Amino acid sequence: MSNDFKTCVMIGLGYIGLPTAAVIARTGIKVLGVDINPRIVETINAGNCPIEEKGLPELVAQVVADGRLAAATSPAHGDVFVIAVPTPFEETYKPDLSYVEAAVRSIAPILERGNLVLLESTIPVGATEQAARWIEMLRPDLTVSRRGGDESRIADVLVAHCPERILPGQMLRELVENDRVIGGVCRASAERGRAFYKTFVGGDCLITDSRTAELCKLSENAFRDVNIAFANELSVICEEYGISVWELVDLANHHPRVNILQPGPGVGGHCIAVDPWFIVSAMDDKARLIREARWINSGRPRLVVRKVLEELDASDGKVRSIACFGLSYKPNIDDVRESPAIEIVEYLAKDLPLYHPGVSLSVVDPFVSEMPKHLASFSDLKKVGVDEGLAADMIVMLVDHRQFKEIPASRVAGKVLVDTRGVWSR
Ligand code: SAJ
Repeated sequence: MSNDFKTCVMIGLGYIGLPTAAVIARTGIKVLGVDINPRIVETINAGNCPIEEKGLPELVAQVVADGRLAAATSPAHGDVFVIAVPTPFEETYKPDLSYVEAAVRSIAPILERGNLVLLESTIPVGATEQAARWIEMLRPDLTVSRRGGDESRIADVLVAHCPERILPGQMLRELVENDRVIGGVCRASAERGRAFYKTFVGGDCLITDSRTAELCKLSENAFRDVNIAFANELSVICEEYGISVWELVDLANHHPRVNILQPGPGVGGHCIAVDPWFIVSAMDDKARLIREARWINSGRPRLVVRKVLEELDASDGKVRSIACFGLSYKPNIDDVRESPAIEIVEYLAKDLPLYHPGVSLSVVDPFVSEMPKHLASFSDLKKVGVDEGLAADMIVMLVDHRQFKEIPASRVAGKVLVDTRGVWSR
């Protein structure tokens, strides 16, 4: 396939930007990765990788050594600009587009006729059009794609949204294999975007308009959040009935068309826990199920803490030490963003000295090398190895890392267990 994209500028070298930049560079396109953090830029230019992701360190080293990926703190000219910066949500649960706007402002002065601008950040509906208007305002000398505009005239700068859907731990494979949805502010933007993604995507490159692509991404993650909430609600119901939720889910999923997800201590990560709010904050009373699911999932950590304290009270003073197994937001990765496990440990680290003085608390997580900053202020909180953790009187299983799933039930016999992942209670 002809590839008339010779150079690409990736704005944002985080969990999405860096793997995507490296995979694009592997095709032979010259990539300039841009990040505001000079330490990240320095690390990458030295051929090192600031992110834990299977296969990524080797790929970054290779494309940097080949001169196909370089990093800088400010952008340069390119054929295509990809924006992969964070879109956090503020306390009011409204999406914060300030990083996206700053990225657009950083490239606007160097945009040229024929450029393509792609937003990969997860954004609320309408944000891609907003980005096109920002460019138009900053560069009145250029025509920029416009929704409902004259499709017979190709704008100087084309703008589209292509949300990512790669799974941490499987990123390099999914960047190539996953189907992609490319939503253009105009049709020419979608088609040009598809031509770009086809340079490295083996999956289907499906085109649509930008609003549909924006809501498609948010719907994918809201769908998962609602289904996790369903599993978590079943967990509460099973507790009332004295039924094993793990056995219930396993049996129900033998139905050919039922796939109930796994209950847990809450929903972490910077996606599933965040993206549904982009719909709720815009649609409020029209998104009641999505909002209720968010409340159920974000309430899980407090339920787990309540369970731990109930078990502690019931132990009649026999439990003098508690070990929490797991800090990351999901198994077998080191990412702690929005981790419910950390929220639970934080609650316990605050509550125990007040209501159960003398009961020690420790954490175990082989994937998380440093004590997360949220927990660093608790001087009595210790990070220990598996064996030392298993010596505690109470074991709170929060993240089912592969190493934890290999711990035989015999090693926790006689202990008080709060097993939120069904490692020993299936
Ligand atoms: N979780 C449960 N029970 C489950 C599944 C997940 O409690 O049955 C919890 C996990 O422990 C974790 C959270 O939900 O705390 C999210 O984990 P996840 O594996 O569901 O998703 P992410 O955030 O790692 O990745 C998701 C994926 N989206 C979907 O599965 C629809 C991924 O494809 C996206 O690219 C990513 O969000 C993203 O960046 O949007």
